[in-house]
Formats: sequence, C-alpha cells, structure tokens
Amino acid sequence: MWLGIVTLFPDMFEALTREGVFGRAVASGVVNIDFYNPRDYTTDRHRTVDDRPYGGGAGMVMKVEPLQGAVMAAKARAPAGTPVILLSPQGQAFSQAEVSSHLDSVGLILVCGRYEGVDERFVRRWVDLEWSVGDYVLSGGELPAMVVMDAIARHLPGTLGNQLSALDESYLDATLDYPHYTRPETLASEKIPPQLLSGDHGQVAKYRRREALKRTLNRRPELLTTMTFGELDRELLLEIFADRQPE
Ligand code: 4FL
Repeated sequence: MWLGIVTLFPDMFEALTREGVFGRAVASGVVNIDFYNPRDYTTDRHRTVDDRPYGGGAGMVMKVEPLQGAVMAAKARAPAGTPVILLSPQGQAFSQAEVSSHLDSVGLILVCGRYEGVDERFVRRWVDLEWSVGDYVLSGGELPAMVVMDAIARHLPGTLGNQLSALDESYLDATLDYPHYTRPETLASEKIPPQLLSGDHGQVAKYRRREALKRTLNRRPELLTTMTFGELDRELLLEIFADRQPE
C-alpha cells in the first residue's frame, strides 16, 4: 500500500516507520510512504503556512495554498483513485469498519492539520473523507494519522494481524478480547484458569469466548447491540446471566 502523508512534521513519523510491526512492513516494502510538507509549497520569504482567522479569535488557521500544493504533489504520485483523508476532530469516528473498508485500497493520502484548524475552502475542494480517532483535541493530526496507518498496515499481507485474522475468524467480531496469561503458573497465589491448562481445545475456546462476552457485557454493552449470536454465544450468555451477582 502506498501512503502519502501531508504534514509539517515528518520527523514525528520516524518511531512508527522504524520500529515494530509497521517498521517491518516498511522495510519489506509492503508499505511505501512519501511525505509532503506544506512548507515546501510556500512561495513567500518566511515560508508561511498559517495565518490569523477571519472574524478574529485565538490561534492560527492553516492556509489553503501550501496544503493544496502538498496534496497536488501527493496526487501526482498516488495510484489512481487514492482518497484524500483529513484527520480532524470534526471527522467521522474511525473504527475497525473503516480499517476493513480500506484494506483493498492501493493508496491513501492522509492530511495532518495543525494549529486551530484548516481553511474550510481547502477541505471542501480537496478532502474526500474526514476521520476522527476520538473525541479529544490534540495539537495536530500526526498522531491520529499514525493510529490510522498502524491499524490498517497490520492487516496487510505478510504482517502479524494478517496472519492472526487468517487463523482466528472471531478476530474482527465486536467483542472485547478475552484475558491472556503466560508463565509463571503461580504468581502471588493468583492461579491460571484451569480450562487453559486442560489441554482441551474445546474447553479453552469455550472459556475464552465466555470471558470475552462477559467483559463486553460489563465494560462495553453497546458493542453487543449490533451482533447476531450463534448457538454457543446464546448458551454462554445464558450462563453469564445465571451467574450474575446481585449488587
Ligand atoms: C484529529 C483529533 C483526529 C482527533 C487536532 C488536530 C484530531 C486533531 N482525531 N486534533 N487534529
């Protein structure tokens, strides 16, 4: 997958692109990244990328021309049909559904806003999609862009998430993960759940599914409202409700 990143701070991406799963995806050529710095598309002596907001108020607004120059350069390099995505608190919520629907894309252009915002005329003219990674304001779209990059890249062929999802069909369902354990077997008298030591794959799978459903019910019940439950899930949910402790 080709990624064009429009940012004033390309160095912020070094940790992501050098280390871990994403670093390996870059090193192996599964992911190719080009950076486009709006400052390189300024024409004035001071290389100005922002200006004061019309109507007044605190903070600065990113100017159209430098962003437009950077996006045009990215589009000239991008595979045909590559969407331009702005990371912004005003965007639609980024979730695993957006990850899935963009896994087949050959390219993405991610635009990182800085300062208090981006001139709306740039957004209207150049941006296809606007994504938010959560309801908080950051100092820029760089960390959100890295969230999107990591979430997508780990599902590309030859990366870890891709192998996991091939092994485990429940990988993309709406439930939270079950609890994980590794050695030692006893730690300050806290034991490993016996089903995990039984060597019985059926028992292990049932225990994990029960715990995943229980956690989801307790912590994020809204995630279950869009799910259709199979026979095992129904049986486990009935057990969970039967075991419920009164408050
Ligand atoms: C972008 C916050 C996406 C959350 C400041 C500039 C942001 C953001 N999701 N904050 N961009």
